[in-house]
Amino acid sequence: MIIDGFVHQLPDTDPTETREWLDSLDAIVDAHGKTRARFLMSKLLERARELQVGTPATVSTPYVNTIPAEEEPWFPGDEDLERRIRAYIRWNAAVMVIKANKHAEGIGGHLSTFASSAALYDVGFNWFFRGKEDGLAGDAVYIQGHAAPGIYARAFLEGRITEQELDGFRQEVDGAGLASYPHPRLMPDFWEYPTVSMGLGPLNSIYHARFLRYLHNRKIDDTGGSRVWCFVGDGEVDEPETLGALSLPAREQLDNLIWVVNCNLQRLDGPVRGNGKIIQELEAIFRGAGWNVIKVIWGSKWDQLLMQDRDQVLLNKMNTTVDGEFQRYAVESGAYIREHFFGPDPRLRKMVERLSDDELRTLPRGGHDYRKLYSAYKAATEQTGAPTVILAKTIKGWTLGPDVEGRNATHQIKKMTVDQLRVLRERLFLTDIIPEDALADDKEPPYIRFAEGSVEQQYMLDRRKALDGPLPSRVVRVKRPLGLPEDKPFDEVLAGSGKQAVSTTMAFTRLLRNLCRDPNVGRRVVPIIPDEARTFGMDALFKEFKIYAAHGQAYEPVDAQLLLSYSEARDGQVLEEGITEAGSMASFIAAATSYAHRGVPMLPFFTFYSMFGFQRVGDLIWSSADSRARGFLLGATAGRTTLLGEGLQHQDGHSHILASTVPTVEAWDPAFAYEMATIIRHGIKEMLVDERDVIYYLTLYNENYVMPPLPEGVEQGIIDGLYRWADAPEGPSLRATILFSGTAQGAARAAQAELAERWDVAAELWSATSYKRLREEALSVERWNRLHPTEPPRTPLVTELLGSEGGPVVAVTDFMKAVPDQVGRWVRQPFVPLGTDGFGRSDTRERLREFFEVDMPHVVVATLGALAQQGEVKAETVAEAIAHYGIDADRPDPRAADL
Ligand SMILES: Cc1ncc(C[n+]2csc(CCOP(=O)(O)OP(=O)(O)O)c2C)c(N)n1
Ligand SMILES: [Mg+2]
Repeated sequence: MIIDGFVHQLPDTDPTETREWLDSLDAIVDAHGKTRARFLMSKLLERARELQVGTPATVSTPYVNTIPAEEEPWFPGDEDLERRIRAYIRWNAAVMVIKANKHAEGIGGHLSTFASSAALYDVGFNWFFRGKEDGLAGDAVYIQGHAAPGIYARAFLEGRITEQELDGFRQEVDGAGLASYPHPRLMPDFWEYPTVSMGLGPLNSIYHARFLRYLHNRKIDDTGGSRVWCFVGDGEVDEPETLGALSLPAREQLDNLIWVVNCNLQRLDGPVRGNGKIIQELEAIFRGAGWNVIKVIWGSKWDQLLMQDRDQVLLNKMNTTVDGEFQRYAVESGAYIREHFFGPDPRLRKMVERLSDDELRTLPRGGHDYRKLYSAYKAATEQTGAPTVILAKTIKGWTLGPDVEGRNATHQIKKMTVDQLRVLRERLFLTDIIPEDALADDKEPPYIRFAEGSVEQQYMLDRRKALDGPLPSRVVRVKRPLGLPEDKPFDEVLAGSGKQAVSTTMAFTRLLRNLCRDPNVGRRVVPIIPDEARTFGMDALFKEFKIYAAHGQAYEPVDAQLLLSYSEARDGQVLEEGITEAGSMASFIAAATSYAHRGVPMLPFFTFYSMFGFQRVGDLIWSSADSRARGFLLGATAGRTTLLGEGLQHQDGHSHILASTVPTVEAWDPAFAYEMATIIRHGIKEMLVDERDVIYYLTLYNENYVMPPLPEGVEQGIIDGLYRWADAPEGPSLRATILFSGTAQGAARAAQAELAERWDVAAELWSATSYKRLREEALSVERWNRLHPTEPPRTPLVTELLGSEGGPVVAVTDFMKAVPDQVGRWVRQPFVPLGTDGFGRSDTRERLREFFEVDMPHVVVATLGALAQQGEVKAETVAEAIAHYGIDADRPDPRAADL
């Protein structure tokens, strides 16, 4: 069997010596067995590493703790006191969930996630997580969403949350309750990082740690003292986002990143890897990716057993027992464990003969052993040159008693009977604190807290004080303010393109370059691109602003002699993320929330293929809105017909529909460079001056046409979402109104000319820059009218602007008809949307526009049709137009053509 094929390809300089080594190994296996041989091999590998021989890394180690007992550091705190504090936290976390479900049946909440991870959090809060009070912004801690009750319970003991608030868990509508999960949008002073959509927290934490380095290396902020901690569920690792970016922090040596995976071996439905071992699987993955892996599997009591394990039978048993069995042992009696785990092998059975059944049952797992955790965290914080993952083995529902612990249904248990509460009280040694008569069917279980000035309270507060204040805590305290850019970056774009035909993408790239050069904001602009810069003409940024590369550029690029060569630098500005929209979005979030987590506002511009934005990473965009992001998303190569040739998977005709679902996204579909520049300028002002936590989404196109200069007095209209772009021509007797957005401006303008020339219709043209904005305004007006029936009704802006004089309204877009339809019912005249419903396909723009019926002839026919409906033209005239333009009236509807 050839495993290390390379060995056979190298000359053996001393075959006799090689033979001797191999013979010794054979002899060991013969004389002492494979176990002994494995032991020696491990020793040899360890020695080789010490001598820096450079052997290939192994990806797995036996199922024991990474840090041996003798290397555990001295624990500086008072373990008993901390256990007592933790008991209070555990109790209150359970009570708040139980009470919430008494008050409001079905309101939900989780008991067992935090119960399994209480010590994982506590050791962090007591000894490692840095708060923000020294002004350096401290650590970022990503908390498992379902552990929220435990975090509230700690904040309650710290006096940061009241009893009433605990009682309002999951009852937020009145404004005083507590969010189900970490949501900065709903608790902006408390939660910093939304995590509950599985996988997003872990991914974000990676790019967050990397963004801290970026700020540091670019000398924008000193982030040297900050770490990013991320708590991950072992079930959560199955989300592709969780493990999808593991290689980045290893490659960039992000030793400021620490993950703690809560390996309770269970997810929602049952075991994570019943037939395997999640910890071993993860160890291999993380080590393979270059992480420092610390396994915390067994509590201290196992150390003595392992020391007696001369024949490695215990080790072998640990290695070969699958998680499904370990979960079983978690719920079984000591006698069962003795029989099934230790029983089959007499050597194992002997090892535990002096332990009682009870002692066997309570042999703790590493994740519940405070000292082991402390050692692991300490080692993680001392690690240099690589990120660390702590794989901590726990029991789901730990301390919640036999009905909850380790049960397959544990994740969703949210109620406890009085008897179960009694068990919990005993288990937490709280019998002297919670009187018997406080636990009764007709009573609500009480919250408990330490007396003012008690040792416990003081200890808790002192620990947090020593670590620079409480966490989680979201404070927006801008320490490096950012002024507005000068006019200059915009002027060039607002002036139009003269005779040159350009696209809105090209104009945006120019604007982005200008903004990067701006003396006020330049250094804080963060261009983010997922390997698509050349497509968007952004490769021009590479040379001037450089691509961020943690270790600089170690090679001479192939295009070094070119003006626009591929230049990487340690203080590079451009985040060229490679082909990962998810990773780019995570970078966007880190930059777009930097005003809060660092007090350093940044201006991120994430430009992507518009099809691979909302559709591909929609949940990250949703979560970025939750995290109160401020920044710009640019969906380039937009439009189902404008992006010619690319076909079904690439041609975006619906991202504006998806964008319409995110409350804090302002979605724009500019037709001209000056609109785009006006919108971006307005957005920068909203984010930096008005401090609105909004995301601007702009679609950009790759169709070239002459960009007119900014007409006078239209800025407000651009921002309102609709403005008159051209008056109706003089002469014709009939009136109509055409709305266009984006590249549909071409068909609209051609139709205006054609209608006047051939069909006696004078159409005015309006540019609809944001249907989302118009709709939201109209909805609020409508609501106001509904709730104020006796007041004079107000008129939605779109209704007022379009009035009732301009004839029927035809709205043409390169997006689905549902986009203009957003405002249809507030238009007084007949309203006809033309759009690109259906799958895209590859062809030329002309053919595609004909196919989707958004070209000039279809705008003309739609306009005449609407006029016919009003009785202004005859039906025959419409038929004549259809025939004139050679439209096949019986062709299948393009939306349904592929069904
Ligand atoms: C994207 C996504 N899918 C599904 C869920 C629903 N969900 C919440 S918790 C959970 C199980 C979590 O298991 P694990 O990650 O092991 O965490 P534990 O509670 O065991 O610590 C699931 C499926 C979710 N929150 N997010
Ligand atoms: Mg789990």
